[in-house]
Amino acid sequence: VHKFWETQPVGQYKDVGNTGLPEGPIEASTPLSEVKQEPYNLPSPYEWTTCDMNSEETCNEVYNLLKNNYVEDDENMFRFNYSKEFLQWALHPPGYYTSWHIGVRAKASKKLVAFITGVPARIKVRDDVVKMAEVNFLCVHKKLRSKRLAPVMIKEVTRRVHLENIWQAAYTAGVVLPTPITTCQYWHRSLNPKKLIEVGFSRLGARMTMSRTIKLYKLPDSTATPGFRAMELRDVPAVTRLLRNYLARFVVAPDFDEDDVEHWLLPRENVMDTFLVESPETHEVTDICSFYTLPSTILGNQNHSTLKAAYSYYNVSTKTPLLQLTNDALIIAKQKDYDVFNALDVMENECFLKELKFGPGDGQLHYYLYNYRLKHAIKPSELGLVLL
Ligand code: YNC
Ligand code: MG
Repeated sequence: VHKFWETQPVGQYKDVGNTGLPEGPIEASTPLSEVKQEPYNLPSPYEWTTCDMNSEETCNEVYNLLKNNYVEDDENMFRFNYSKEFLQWALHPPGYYTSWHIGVRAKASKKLVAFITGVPARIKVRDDVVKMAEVNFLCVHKKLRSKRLAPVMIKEVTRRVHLENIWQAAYTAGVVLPTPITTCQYWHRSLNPKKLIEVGFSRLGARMTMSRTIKLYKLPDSTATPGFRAMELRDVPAVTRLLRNYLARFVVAPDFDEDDVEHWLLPRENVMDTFLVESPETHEVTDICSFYTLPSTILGNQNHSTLKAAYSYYNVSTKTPLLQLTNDALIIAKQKDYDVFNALDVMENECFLKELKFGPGDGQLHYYLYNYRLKHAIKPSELGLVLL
């Protein structure tokens, strides 16, 4: 049972398979004057704080809260370690609201003990473009778990989203909640198999030696595609055209304009990498591939403290096969010393996963919409949305 989620405008278990319900908003929006004007009540030792992520000091506090308390794998061997630069980037897209970067502090010590964020996005659902909040970085300090703080944080971010006249949201979680629009699987491509085995991320296969394993995952020293290069500011219009045209084919996908593409795709050191293919003949941009950087802390290993992971973001192939494009991305990631390259089975990623020696992970990622009903769950291949 889900005492909190049962009260929320999300697809409910009892409605699964009921195709009589219409697609679209579950609850109508209300006049802004009817939105609750005061914050929700927290247990009395705690208070709300709005986190200005441009402040070095606040950003450090958020970074440390997440570094020590955010998402771990099922076996508690690894914990996401989003960098400060990544957090500042992820939380400052075009049109962001500082009021959606919400913290909770202990009143007595002022210590930051919980966090949740939203950023604005336009999300296309079939033929409609809906203004939404992308909600992420929900985190409650380990010592304050299971006290029903999370529902209060979710209600407060919802209230602040409503105050901006936005009534829908998109989010992902590793846990099953009412009810996923789709469930995706992570796949992992070893770049540094020796380290991955040493830290327990992967295991030596049956009848495999370390040297055979290293050989199996070896990649060429340089990329194969003529005209393959890093994206630059001048490429924003071409990349936007390619991406908009491509994402139009998915049931759920972002509606990116040039400002969004400049923010989300333009390369930033140790945060975002986007490569494209510029035809050596016509100088036309024909293909894109991108990945973001999200290291994980390795918990309790004597020899290694962080796992450097690349996560596949948006790819578009019109001339270069997606398989070749992704192989070039693997080569770049290996050159840049990443240990592993991760991808979800979203969009057309299935076409390269097995062939490029990705292996299925054990974690699943469930995608959700808040206050927007789909008649049926969709397939991962119908999803064109990657959240950070
Ligand atoms: C979760 N991840 O089911 P029920 S993902 C949503 N997303 O409610 P308590 C979650 N809900 O089932 P704890 C959730 N995890 O009784 C738990 N819940 O109805 C639900 N972990 O609350 C849960 N970060 O405070 C239950 O649980 C209720 O102390 C229980 O806190 C949960 O960012 C959490 O995995 C996750 O820090 C904060 O475990 C804590 O355990 C933690 O007693 C490690 O809460 C880090 C972690 C989650 C990463 C993410 C997306 C969050 C989406 C939130 C929903 C947004 C809805 C849209 C709002 C805007 C709407 C508009 C317009
Ligand atoms: Mg709690």
